[in-house]
Amino acid sequence: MPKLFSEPWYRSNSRVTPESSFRTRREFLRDLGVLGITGLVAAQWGCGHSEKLIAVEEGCNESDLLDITRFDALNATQNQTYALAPARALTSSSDALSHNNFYEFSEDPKSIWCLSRNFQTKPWSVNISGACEKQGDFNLESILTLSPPEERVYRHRCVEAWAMTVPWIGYSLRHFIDWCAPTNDATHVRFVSAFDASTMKNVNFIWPYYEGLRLDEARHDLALLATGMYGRELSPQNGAPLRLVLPWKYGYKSIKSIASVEFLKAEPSTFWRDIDQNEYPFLSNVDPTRPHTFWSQETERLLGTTDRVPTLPYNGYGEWVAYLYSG
Ligand SMILES: Nc1nc2c(c(=O)[nH]1)N[C@H]1C(S)=C(S)[C@@H](COP(=O)(O)O)O[C@H]1N2
Ligand SMILES: [Mo]
Repeated sequence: MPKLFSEPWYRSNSRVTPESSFRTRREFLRDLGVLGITGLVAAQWGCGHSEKLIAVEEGCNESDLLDITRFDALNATQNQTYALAPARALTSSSDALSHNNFYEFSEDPKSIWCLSRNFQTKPWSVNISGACEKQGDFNLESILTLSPPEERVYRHRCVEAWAMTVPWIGYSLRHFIDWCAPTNDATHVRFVSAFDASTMKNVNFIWPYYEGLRLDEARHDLALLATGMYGRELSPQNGAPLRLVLPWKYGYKSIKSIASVEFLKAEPSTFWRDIDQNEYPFLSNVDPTRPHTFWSQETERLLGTTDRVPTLPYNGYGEWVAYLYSG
């Protein structure tokens, strides 16, 4: 049985813990005027039980919804090229399924698993446009056949200072990029998430979510186009059916539920940068020496534990990616 509601840090009002930081991120957004937090939501945050209330109100059963085996199994070959030492224990699937950021559904990381349960991810197509040869809508199946699926264990570092270690399934984004055949003058690629108003009910932001990469970053072998995790298809809350996983960057760069891809000749804007360009710059590589305005980035908490470990430059992936930023 997953320990969903028992973590004492979640109820803590202390400003020292990373989870108070996560709460502070939302206070920060509210101060910016982004979040019109209502009395009701504020009260829920205050009591720290909002996730439980939502699950009960919505009739969500955690033992059903957080069971990874309810998702279809995927076959994948292990690729251990990017294994980091010392190894970290894998985050349990129930922790990865029950603590999420997916703001379209909610600002509360502990309610996404419930609120996203009816998000339809089949059938799915991706629109490709801009400075590339491929143009138009392509169904998910045609994209999945571009390269055989691999399993890669990556560390994920959220800007809110929680972290997880997850066996993702997917293939290098560059196979998809090459298939799209960007023109010689294309320099960047932009991704936009799906927006489904019937399930994504957080009205505090203007959707859809959008992100971007330089083409050389997108073509780096480490950048994964993921369709699964823990040997299964992705869950809705983790970004089904298709998402990016960019382990050397803060988590918000790893856009979920990709609906369109556009090739560009200039740097695009990104969702969080449009909210605060100093706090969430375009590159957003993990950097323990650069604190957030409201918290240090020197350490991170491993999801499902109370352990804090040092945060590494590029989240530990510097030996592979640092050269991209040497110029
Ligand atoms: N569309 C969309 N993608 C998103 C987000 C989001 O709110 N919307 N949150 C990002 C953030 S902040 C993080 S940390 C990761 C979380 O991924 P996970 O829920 O699978 O752990 O998704 C990223 N991708
Ligand atoms: Mo994040």
